[in-house]
Amino acid sequence: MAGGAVAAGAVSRMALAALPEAVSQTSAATMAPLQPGSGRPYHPVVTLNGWTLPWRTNQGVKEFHLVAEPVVREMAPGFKAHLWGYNGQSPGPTIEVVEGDRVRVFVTNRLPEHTAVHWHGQRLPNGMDGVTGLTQPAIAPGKTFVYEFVARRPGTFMYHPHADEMVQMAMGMMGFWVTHPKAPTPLIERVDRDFCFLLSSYDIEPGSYTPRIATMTDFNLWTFNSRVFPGIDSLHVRQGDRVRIRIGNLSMTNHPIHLHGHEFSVTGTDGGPVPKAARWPEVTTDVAVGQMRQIEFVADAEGDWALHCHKSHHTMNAMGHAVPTLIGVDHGALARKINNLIPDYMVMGERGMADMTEMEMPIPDNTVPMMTGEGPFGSVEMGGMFTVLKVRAGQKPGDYGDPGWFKHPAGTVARESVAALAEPSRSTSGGGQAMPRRDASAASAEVRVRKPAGGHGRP
Ligand SMILES: [Cu+2]
Repeated sequence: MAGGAVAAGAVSRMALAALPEAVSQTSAATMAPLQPGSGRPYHPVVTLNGWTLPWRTNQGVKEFHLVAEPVVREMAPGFKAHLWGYNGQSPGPTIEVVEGDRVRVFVTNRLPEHTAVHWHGQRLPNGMDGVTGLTQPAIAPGKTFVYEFVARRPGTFMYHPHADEMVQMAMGMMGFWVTHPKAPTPLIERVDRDFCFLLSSYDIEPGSYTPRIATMTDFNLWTFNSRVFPGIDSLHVRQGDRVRIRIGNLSMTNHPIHLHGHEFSVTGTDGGPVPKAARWPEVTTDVAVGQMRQIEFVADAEGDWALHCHKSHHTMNAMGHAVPTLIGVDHGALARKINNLIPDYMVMGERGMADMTEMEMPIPDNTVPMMTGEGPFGSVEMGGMFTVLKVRAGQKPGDYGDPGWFKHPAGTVARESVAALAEPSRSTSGGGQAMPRRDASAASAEVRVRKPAGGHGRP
């Protein structure tokens, strides 16, 4: 998808009376930023594994055409999900406008049930708010509705249905919206790179294609823009760039998003820019459900830096949760007996679960391994909400291409130590406490835990 916005001059009056062309996207790759071909200039965003919707200008109004429809989303190479989305993808395309723009969005419903679109966070006339039954009738299948309002406030927004929401959001209907400032403001700094993505989660049984729509908490796929690691593209920046990352959360739980190697500030929230005096440096920011956060930092440290949700279960792909902890359990004798009956029986988990990444066990068609991703030093042992910020001195301005793995300067990679191990010194003190012990002889006893047979102590 090269090219910019559809120029108004190229379209006849007759054509302008018709609906704007519905542009569709079949690829899940990260598209180059869509440079504005008309209207006020701005610095466009890059949507992670996504794209920006082209528009046409009709007598000064920016016109977009969203089509709500079933889509096939490649969530990672070799893993396709049957979702609902907009214009061929889930999430739908990012909509970018400028503060003060009059915007007209046509929404055509090609779903099997009614829908509506809520413009999350926007100031707009009440009847444009998109809440089925409350502010408008539902858009029936086959019908097209038009929303029109002025993008009054610059910032980070989202769009999603307010009709059969549980089903439609579990199926992937959502998109990003960015309103750029019309003039420089002290609170909205110029940045060199501006990335955005949505947080969403799905419950797709390994081997199947369609999410379960009634799941409330036990999702098995945690996504940036409906992609799971290693299917999520990395973010490529030039050393010294001022970088903004906009994140919106339309999943069912909060996500503490953590960046390695840099400190950032939250410069914007759902409600707009954060006053300078209210900003503080951090390395993790929690994005709660329904919230948008924009973080900013100067990418001054070269390298391949992880960017991920810090809930460890959210950096894994499809897995069962009924896994017993077997760390420290010696299965040897048991395994030999079972092998007499089942030759392929294999012990898992007695040294932790990192082995899982190397086992290359057969998995059902159409799913992804639980933890995977081949890095320059071996498996990254991750899935879900994980990607990499690549900071390079040699990255050209405006080049979003992948520079490959970081070449570490000699002597700067953690390495095996070959020094002799000294005997560890151990304390024999029982420690102090507010109340004296009744039995002083127990002060240095080691703790022994005995679990009752049966009940909680099941193997
Ligand atoms: Cu998370």
